[in-house]
Amino acid sequence: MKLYYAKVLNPRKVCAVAQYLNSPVEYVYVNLGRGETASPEFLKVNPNGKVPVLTDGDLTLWESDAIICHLARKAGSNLWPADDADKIEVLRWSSWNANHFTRATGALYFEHVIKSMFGMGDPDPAEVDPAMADFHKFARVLDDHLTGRQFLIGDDLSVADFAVAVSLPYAGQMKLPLGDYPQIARWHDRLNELPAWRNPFPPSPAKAA
Ligand SMILES: N[C@@H](CCC(=O)N[C@@H](CS)C(=O)NCC(=O)O)C(=O)O
Repeated sequence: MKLYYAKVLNPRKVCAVAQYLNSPVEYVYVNLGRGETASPEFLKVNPNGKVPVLTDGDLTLWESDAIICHLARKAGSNLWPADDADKIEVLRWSSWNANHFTRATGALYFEHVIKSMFGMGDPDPAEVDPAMADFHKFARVLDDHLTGRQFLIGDDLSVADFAVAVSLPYAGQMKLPLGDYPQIARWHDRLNELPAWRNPFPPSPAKAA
C-alpha cells in the first residue's frame, strides 16, 4: 500500500491510524508548498487534488475517513467495530464531524495554521468569528456526548475518535478554548497517551509524489 500524505490536518488522522495499526504502508510525501497536489501525475491518483490518498493493489481510495476505515478493517482491528450498530455510529460521527465540527475547526486551522505556514497573511476575523461560533455550538454537543464515555462509541477506541479529534492537536495555535469543554479535553488527553496520536508522521519525507 502507498499512503500519499502531507504534514497537515486530514493526512494526520490517516498517518495516526496507520502508525497505530502498524499498517504496512509506503509513505509518499506530497509537497503542498510546491503545489504537487495539482501536478498531472498526482491528479491521476486523486482527481480532487487533495491528500491523503491510499493505493492498495487495484484500489485507489481518497477521503481520509474512508481510508482509516479501510486500514482498520484490513488489519482486523476493532478500531472498525464488529457490531453493525457501532458501524452506523462511526458513520454518524464521521458525517457530523465533516459537516459540523471539523468544518468549523478546519476553517480556524486554515486561518491560524495554514496561512502562517504558507505566508498567506493574518487570520481574517470575518472568517474566524463565525467559525469560532460554530465551534462552540458543536463542541457543546461533543462535550455532552462524551460525559460518562471514555471514547466516542462507548468504551472502545474507534476510527471515529481519530476522525473527530483531528484538529485538537492544533488547539493551541487555533486558540480553541478547550478549557470550556472539560470532557473534550479529558478525551483528547486520553488520545495523547497513544504514541501514534502524538507522533503520527513518518520521520522524514521519503520522496515527492
Ligand atoms: N475531505 C478530504 C479533505 C482533504 C483535504 O482537504 N486535504 C487538504 C489537506 S488537509 C489538501 O490536500 N490540500 C491541498 C490542496 O488543496 O491543494 C479528506 O478528508 O481527505
